[in-house]
Amino acid sequence: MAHEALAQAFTQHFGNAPTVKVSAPGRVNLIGEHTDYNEGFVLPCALQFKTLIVAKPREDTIINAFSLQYPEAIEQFDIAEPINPGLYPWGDYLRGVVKELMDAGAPLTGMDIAISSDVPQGSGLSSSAALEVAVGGLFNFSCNLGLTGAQIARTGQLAENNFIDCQCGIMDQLISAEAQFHSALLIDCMDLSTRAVAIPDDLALLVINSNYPRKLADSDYNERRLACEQAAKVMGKSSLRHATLDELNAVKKELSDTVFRRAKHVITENDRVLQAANALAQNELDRLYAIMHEAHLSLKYDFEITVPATDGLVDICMNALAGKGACRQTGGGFGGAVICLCAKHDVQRVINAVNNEYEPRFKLHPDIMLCEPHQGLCVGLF
Ligand code: GAF
Repeated sequence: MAHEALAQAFTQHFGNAPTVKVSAPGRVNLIGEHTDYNEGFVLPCALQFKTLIVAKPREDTIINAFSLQYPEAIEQFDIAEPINPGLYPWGDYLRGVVKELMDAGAPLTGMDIAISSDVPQGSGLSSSAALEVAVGGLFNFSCNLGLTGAQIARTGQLAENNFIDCQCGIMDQLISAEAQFHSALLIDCMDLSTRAVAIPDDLALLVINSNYPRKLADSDYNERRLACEQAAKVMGKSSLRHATLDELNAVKKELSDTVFRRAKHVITENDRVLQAANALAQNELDRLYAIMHEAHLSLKYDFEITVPATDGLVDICMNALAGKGACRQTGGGFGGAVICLCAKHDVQRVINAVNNEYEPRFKLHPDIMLCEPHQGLCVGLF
């Protein structure tokens, strides 16, 4: 859907035309999983799937919003009143971002808002971060808040942490806010500095959603975060970013085997991200593929966030590629999607293998998406 079609729906609903248009993308992470909340490194890129908003500021303090994906669920709340969770899960991302901005003292006005998104939901491609960043970008632009992309991202992350109760890091929001065309972004989650790393034209990004039902994913996620914090504390570090493998080995006896392996994943993953970014920048794809494979094994055996369905997808893709590509669990895990990198001319081989083998083995239908690295948040007037 384009902004123009969404504008028509807006006009039909509110009786006048929108003045502002916003888009914010979903993302896939090439490498660097569960490192962001440990102040580590990540290498995501934004996708062609986006959340679109069209809106018009109001002169009062009322927010009215509807989403084309949930036509029966009309959101309405007053920013002059305390903002609490509402009736609709999607609306809570809007409420959460608005509340964070209000709590930070931002001079917001009321707003009429129409939303549409083609970011697949529940597949680990960050549809919620795209919505948060789109909402943050909308108010930043319309109310002249002067926020940077990183500040908009932080607002979205705080909304997740404080309003939605998912203790996520900042990767998804930051890539949605700051991504650049044709590139992945190496992000240092300690100081939020970024470096664009161009993705070669002939490298395909295949994202395959396992459609495995993600039960308890948020509580498992929060538990992983606590284990990392515990390991850092035992080493006397403010975060695992500041720890080395030698330092971790030195306290091994004071940690449970599980906590030890969680920390080992994070410490080694940080190193892999930096190596992978260099390999990508130098077009050394075989090296990149090898690092990605190691990263998957670390998630499978040490961080334990993969499931048989995503491990199965990785095996199917790796076998189809016979060393000429890589595939790994991407995102928070416990289901979700895998990312497969290979030459564009090998894509069909992978698609055929997944179509033939995955569903009979796991009784789940895979969604296969050929993705393109896109740019981040865009906001402007009609
Ligand atoms: C989810 C979270 F939202 C991110 O912050 C990140 O931790 C990711 O899981 C794992 O790398 O997408």
